[in-house]
Amino acid sequence: MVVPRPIRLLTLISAFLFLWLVYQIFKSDLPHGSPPKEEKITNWVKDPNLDPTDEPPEPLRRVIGNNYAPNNPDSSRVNATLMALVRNNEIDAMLQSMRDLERTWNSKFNYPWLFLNDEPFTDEFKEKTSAATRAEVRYELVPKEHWDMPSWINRDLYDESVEVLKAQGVQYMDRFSYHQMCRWNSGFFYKHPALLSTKYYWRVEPNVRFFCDVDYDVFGWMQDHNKTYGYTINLYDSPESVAGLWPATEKFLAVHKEHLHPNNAIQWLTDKEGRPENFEKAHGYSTCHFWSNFEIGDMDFWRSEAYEKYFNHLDRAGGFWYERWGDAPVHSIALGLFEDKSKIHWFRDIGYQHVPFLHCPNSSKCRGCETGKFTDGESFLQKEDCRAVYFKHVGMH
Ligand SMILES: Nc1nc2c(ncn2[C@@H]2O[C@H](COP(=O)(O)OP(=O)(O)O)[C@@H](O)[C@H]2O)c(=O)[nH]1
Ligand SMILES: [Mg+2]
Repeated sequence: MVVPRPIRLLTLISAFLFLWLVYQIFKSDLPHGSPPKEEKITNWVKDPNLDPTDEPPEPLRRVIGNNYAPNNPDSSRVNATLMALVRNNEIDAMLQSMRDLERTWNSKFNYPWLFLNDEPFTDEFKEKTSAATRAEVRYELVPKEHWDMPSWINRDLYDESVEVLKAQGVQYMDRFSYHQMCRWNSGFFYKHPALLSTKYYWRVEPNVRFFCDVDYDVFGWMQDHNKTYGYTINLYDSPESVAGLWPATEKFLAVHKEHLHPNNAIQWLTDKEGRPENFEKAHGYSTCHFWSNFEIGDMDFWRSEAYEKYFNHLDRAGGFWYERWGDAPVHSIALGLFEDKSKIHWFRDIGYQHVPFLHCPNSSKCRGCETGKFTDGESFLQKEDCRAVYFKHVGMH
């Protein structure tokens, strides 16, 4: 039987349409760069740090011969630095942090240290910190225009706001330099002339501890695995300190939807169930954030158009002064909105402490901390842990 040509054509088009439909249905079930589902925890029964922790997936760059020796001009180091904003009088506390990080990691990989300060470093500071590492060390001043209160902030309104939020118990509200530090860490560190050609940074604060031997190049791992940001601890914030941050963010999003990443972590940022009272007081923000005294990150994210516009919007809104917006919630909200959440990594193998919270993995590489312990402060601090919310919405990758 001869099928007329138009009918043959119609049959062909129908078959093609059918196949296309089947493909679309199956495609929407495929993960779009999101983490495998099994990495999510919906039912938190015990701290995941009690489970054995190993190194993250290959590829891992190792020390072979002198490939990471200090002063090796052809070293395997990637474009990265350790970085600390610190005051001269914190010298002993800084040396403590350096000793731990050098012992567990950097004595093997010899990444340079960069120390930043709003005042010139003393000779004592320079001598003692240089003696604590074999790696290159640099000392830089923070430019005044990055540190000073900007001209559009009303000093009287700032003084009044300090009184109001102090009465609400907002910690450090009355410390002028704390506001400066939070604003600088939010929008300026990566603009420092000494950092302009650097890509990755590891932020190190004075008086922190590192518990576990890390035997691979952490910056190399970030690069090889295309990660933007690494954290260890995930916490709730004091909602009074960020009451206007989410409303300001919503205003930004209303006109800049294009910056919202399709694979964002907004569910973590807007989770209501973990701490409903925080969600209410922060006007729709869970207050969950990466604890930014530990950060391993790619500064190109902070230099992106989305973040630059977002930071400028927040800076103009004044909340670094009239409230006490920290760099931790600001960084976390930006990452949760504008970055692919699969590019954020939980460094579960890097044991870490900044009083009063700690991150202590179950691994033979770790010493000096109690496995799975989250706080060494009062027991009520346990409820500040926001990992359950993050792991539920985003996963443990
Ligand atoms: N140079 C300098 N560093 C500061 C100043 N304020 C805070 N920092 C640094 O900023 C970081 C955070 O401050 P810190 O007092 O530890 O705050 P906390 O961790 O929130 O209690 C630390 O690395 C401090 O050394 C300041 O006025 N000048
Ligand atoms: Mg600190």
